[in-house]
Amino acid sequence: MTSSQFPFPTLPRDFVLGAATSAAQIEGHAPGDGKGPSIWDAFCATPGKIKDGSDISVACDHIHRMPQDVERMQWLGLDAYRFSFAWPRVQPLGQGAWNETGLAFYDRLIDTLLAAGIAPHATLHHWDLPQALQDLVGGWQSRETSRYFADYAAEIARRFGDRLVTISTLNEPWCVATLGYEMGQFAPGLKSRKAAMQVSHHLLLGHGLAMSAMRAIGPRSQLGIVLNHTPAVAAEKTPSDLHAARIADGLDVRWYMDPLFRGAYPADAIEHLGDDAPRIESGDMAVIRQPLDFLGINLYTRNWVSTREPKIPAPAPHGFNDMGWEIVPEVLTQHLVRLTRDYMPPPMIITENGMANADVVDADGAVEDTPRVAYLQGHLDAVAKALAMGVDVRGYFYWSLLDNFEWDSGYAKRFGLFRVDYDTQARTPKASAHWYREFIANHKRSR
Ligand code: PNW
Repeated sequence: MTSSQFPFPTLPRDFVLGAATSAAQIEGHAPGDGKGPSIWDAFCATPGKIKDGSDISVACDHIHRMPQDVERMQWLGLDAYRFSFAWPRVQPLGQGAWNETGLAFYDRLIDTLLAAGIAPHATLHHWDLPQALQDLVGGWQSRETSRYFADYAAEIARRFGDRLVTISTLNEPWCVATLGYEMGQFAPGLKSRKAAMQVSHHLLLGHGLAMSAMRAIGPRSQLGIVLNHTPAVAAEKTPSDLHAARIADGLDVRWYMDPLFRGAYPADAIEHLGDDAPRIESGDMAVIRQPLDFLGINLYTRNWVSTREPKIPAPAPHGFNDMGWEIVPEVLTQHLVRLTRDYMPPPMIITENGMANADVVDADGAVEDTPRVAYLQGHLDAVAKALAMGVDVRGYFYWSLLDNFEWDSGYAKRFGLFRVDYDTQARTPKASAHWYREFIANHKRSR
C-alpha cells in the first residue's frame, strides 16, 4: 500500500496515534481466573441474540496472548493503546471482594505497555456489567448500580492511577441505554424506551459519582468520558426531515453533552419523550456536570434522516462499510467544529473510528483491505482539517487493533488492523496495518 496512493496527513508533533479494543471483545476467559459472568455472557447464551451464534468465552484469547499483542502494537509504532477493564474480572459480583488474579492481569498489561513505550488509556465500563448486578438490582435500571460503579472506579484509580494516562468512566452510554434497553439489540436485551431513558440517567449519574470518587483519590491520570456521536443530517430541507433530525440529535448528541456541559437535559428531547423522560432526583444534575480533563469522541458514520416514503437514500459517494454504515469522513471535521462551537469542551480525543470490511485474503495470505486504508486516511485527514480550523483534538485511536467480537454480529464483522484466524488465533497485519505503521513512522520522523 503506497503513500502516493493514500498520502499521509500532516498532524501536530505531539498528536497521539493509537488503537483501541475492549475487554469483552478480545480477552476470553481463562480457567480458574476468578472472573464473574457479565451480562454479555448471559446475552450470548440466549438463543437468537448473536447473529452467528457465537460467544465470548475465547474471543481473541488476549488473556493468554497479551505480551505478543503488545509486541504487535510496538511493531505498529503506536504511541498509545486504549483498552477496557472488565468490571466482573476485577470485582466478580460488582460489589464487595476484589479478584486479585484479575487485577494482576491488568497490572501486567499496563507494565508491559509502559516497558514498550506505549501509553495506557483505560475505560472502566465498556458494556460488560457484572451479571450479579443485573440479577440483584436490574443493572443500570437502578441507582444502586451508579453507586457500585463509583466504588469500582475508585479502586481502579487507587491501584492504577499512577500509571494510566487517561481513565474514561463510560464507553458510549447511548449504546448501553438505547441498544441495550430500548432496542433489545445489545445486553441485557430489554425493549422499553422508558427503561432506556432511566438507564441513561443512571449511567450519567454513575459517571459523575465515579468522577468525584476518583478525584478524591488524586490519580495522575486525566479523567473523562467517551461518547459515540452519529450526527443526524436531514435528507431534505423539509420541516418534517429537519424536525426528525433535530429530535435524533437531541436524543443522541445533546442528550449526553447537555447534562455534562450545561447541567440539564435538552428541553425539546424531554418534551418529545413525554412519560418516558427519566426521573431525576435533586442534586443529580450537579453530580453529572463536573469538569472533565478530556472528552472522548467515537465517530463512525452519520445518521441520514429521511421521513419521506419511500425514504431518500443516503448519497454515499464513499460507499458503505460492511455494517451498512455510510462512509463520510467530512462529518468528523464538521462534528468536531460543532462541538467546539456549542460546548467549548476540554481537549478532545478520537477514542474510536474505524470500519468493518469484508477483507480479502490473497493466495499468499496477504490481507487486502484498501477500503480501510482509504477510511483511515480520509478520517485522519478530517482530523487534520479540524485542527486547522482551531479544534483542540489531541489523539486518534483506530478501532480496532484486532478483528474481534462485534457484539450482536459475533465474529462475522471485522474491524481490525490485524486479521484474526479464530481457528488458530493467528494474527496477520492487513494492508491497513502496513499503511498505519508507515504513517506513524513518517509522523515520528517529523517530530
Ligand atoms: C462501538 N451505532 O459500538 C463500540 O465502542 C465498539 O465496542 C464496537 O466494536 C465499535 O463501535 C464498532 O461497532 C457502536 O449503532 C455500536 O450507532 C453501534 C453504534 C455505534 C457504536
